[in-house]
Order: sequence, then structure tokens, then C-alpha cells
Amino acid sequence: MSLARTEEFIREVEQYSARNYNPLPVVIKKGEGVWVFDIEGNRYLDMLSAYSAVNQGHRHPKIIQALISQAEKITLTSRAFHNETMGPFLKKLCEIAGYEKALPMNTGAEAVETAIKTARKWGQLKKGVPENQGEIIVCENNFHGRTVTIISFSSEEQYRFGFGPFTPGFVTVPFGDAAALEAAIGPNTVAVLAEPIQGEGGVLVPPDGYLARMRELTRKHNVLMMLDEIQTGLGRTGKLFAYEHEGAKPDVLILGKALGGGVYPVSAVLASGEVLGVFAPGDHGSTFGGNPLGAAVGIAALEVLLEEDLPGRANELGRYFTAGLEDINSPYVREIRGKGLLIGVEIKKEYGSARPFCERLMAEGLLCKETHEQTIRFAPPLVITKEDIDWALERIRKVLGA
Ligand code: IF1
Repeated sequence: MSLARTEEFIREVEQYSARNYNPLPVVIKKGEGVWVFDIEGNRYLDMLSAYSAVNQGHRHPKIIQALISQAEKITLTSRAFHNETMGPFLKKLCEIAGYEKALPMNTGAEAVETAIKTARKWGQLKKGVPENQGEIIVCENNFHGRTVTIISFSSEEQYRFGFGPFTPGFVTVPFGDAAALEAAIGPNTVAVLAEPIQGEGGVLVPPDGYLARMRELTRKHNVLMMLDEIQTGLGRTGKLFAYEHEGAKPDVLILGKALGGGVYPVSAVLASGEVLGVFAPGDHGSTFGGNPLGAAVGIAALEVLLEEDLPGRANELGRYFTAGLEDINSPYVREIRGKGLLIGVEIKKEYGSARPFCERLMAEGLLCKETHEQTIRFAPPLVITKEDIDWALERIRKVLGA
């Protein structure tokens, strides 16, 4: 197999792109469902789903059709005018998720920023926290995006180094420790912001009852509970939202990634009318947020999730996949953890990092990405079948087996 073309494409990227990534040496040209194809003619099973943005599978026909139909009418109006698609999208989103209002943005980081602004203004207007004194409690090992404010409360030195000065107003507590969370709540606390399962942190699942306890504590102390379900939401963990595993519905729900079906960046912040009511015209906005193309794609992305019961599939096939991984009984593996089709396989330190394992899996036809050095993340599109998983397990066994 000649990799001359691949090397040429990678050389070009290395010449013209900032070096802020270190991708596996594969150049993808096409995708369909759970499969992607490289420029050399190889086929791979996508085990990353663009970090859970492609839950509905690559180029889902219904989502692509929605994109094309909308593109033939109008793509962008800005929020200076109404468009006929945004309202139906937000109505569907609010009805499905069970919230009164939604504020549409584009990327995950923008939605997190929007949630932070919501909490701060809510604290000042509704809770009576003095101006510019609101505090937000966040968790160690969090990942919420890359803006300066968001990295201000990252505990990962590399994400922060060189990028200060930082935004103040964040208090960090250990993830999964409800007692530490309660102890950190003070009179100026406006919100707690957390991921239900920490994705970038290494697919870290908190102890049972943690989110339910967070729900109780935040209610008791009049603090907004804000969950970042950008990665865990929209079916990934075997429920529509990961908080449903504990019935801990947050005051503020942050969505992104799969809300655009892997086709278009669509994110949103959902909350009650009272909470999102803190915004007045001119307070906040985005040129592309709520645009007709994203709204049309968002409607189709939500319909596909429900029509194909992707949360149910993730639940059932996640158990099947996890059982298959456990069955390999790999001498290299320290722990297998996760929920639904968000699965982390942690490699024992003595066998080095997870990266070489990902490289070997790639040679076998599986695209995976390591997270936090030691963990391989298996997070295929939720349209995956049992047969696809069997195909994958056969190859994973070759790489991870004794
Ligand atoms: C990168 C990780 C995943 C997220 C949660 C907000 C955002 C993300 C829970 C921001 C984004 C990404 C971004 C991408 C890699 C990736 C990632 F490995 F870094 F941690 F998914 F696991 N909240 N996650 O996971 O959303 O602004 O990117 O749309 O930064 O390299 P965004």
C-alpha cells in the first residue's frame, strides 16, 4: 500500500496550518453512516464520531436533505430580522428537552460562554449578588471549550499556558465530591457548571447519586445547576440526556455537537423563561446563531434522534460493546468505564500511552483517539449495528488481546 498521497496531503497541512493538533496520519475524503474512507481507498469504522458530534452517523440522508432544501431558500438573515425556521427549531428543542426557552448559538464554547453570562446576570438581577461579584463553581478536570474565559477555569496546564490574563470568578472543586461542592457554596455563588461525565477528562463517570445530590444542593442554596451536555447529550450515554440517569434536570442545559448532526455547528442554552429572561435586546448575540440553515439542520437532527431511537440504541449497544470489551480480558487494560456508547478503555501506565494502541487500531480499520494519555475512547455513531460492533471487537481483540 503506497501512502505517498497521504504524506503529500499531510505535508501541505503541516506547511500551512497552525500546529495546534497532532492527528493520526489518515486523510479522510468521504463518510457514510459509521464508516469513513481515506484518500488511499481504505475504509475505517469511526469510533470517535467527531467527539460525539456525529451521533446520527455521517451524512444522514434526512439531515443532508434538510440542509439542501434550506440552502435553496435562504441561509442567513442575522437576528436583525426574523427567519421562518428558527422558531420551529427552538419550539421542537424546548418541547423535546422540557424547557421553556432556548438561546441559539453555534459552537459549544459559545453556548458555555452564554450560560456563564446567563448565570452571572441571573445572580445579580434575581439573587441580589453584588455587581461583578458572582462566583461559578466548576469541577477539576473539566472541559468546556477553548475561549479565554473557559480556559480560565481549566485545570489542564497546557490549555492555559501562555494565554493569560484570565477571567476571575470561578471556584474549582473535585469532580464527584458532593460534600466539597456544598462546602464551596457561598453567598455570591450563582451557579455550578459541570459535565455529567467528563469526556476529555478521560471518560470519568462520577459516583452514583452525585448529580442528584448536586440537584438538591443547588436548589437548597438558590444556585443555578448548569450541565454541559455538549458531549454527553442527545443520546450518547443511552438516554436523551445523561442527567436522566439520575433524574437531575438542571436549571440550565447546554447543548451542541450532535444538535447539528455533524453537518453544521448548532448549539443552544436551555432554561426557564425566568432564567433566560435576564437577557434584554442588545445584551448578547451572534451573527450566525439561530440562522435558517442551522435551524433546519437542528430540526432534522432532533427528528432523527427520536425516530431512530438513538438513545435506546446507545443504551442497548453500549452494554453489548462494553461486555465484548470486558470479554477480551486484555492484560493491557486497567479499567473500562462509561455509559451507553461513550466508553473509555484505560491502558495501564506500564504499557505506555494509549496512542500506539490507537495507531494499531487504525491499521486494523478503526479510528479512535486517545484522551488524557492513557485512555482510548470508543464513541461510534449511535446508528452503529450489532454486526458493526462484532466486526470492531474482532479487531480490537487483535490489538488489545493477550
Ligand atoms: C478540541 C476533547 C472532546 C466538550 C464539552 C464544550 C466543548 C466540548 C463537554 C466545546 C468540546 C472537543 C473540542 C475538541 C476536542 C473535544 C474533546 F477531547 F477536547 F475533550 F469532545 F472530548 N463542552 N470538545 O467536550 O465545544 O466549542 O469545540 O464546539 O477542542 O480539540 P466546541
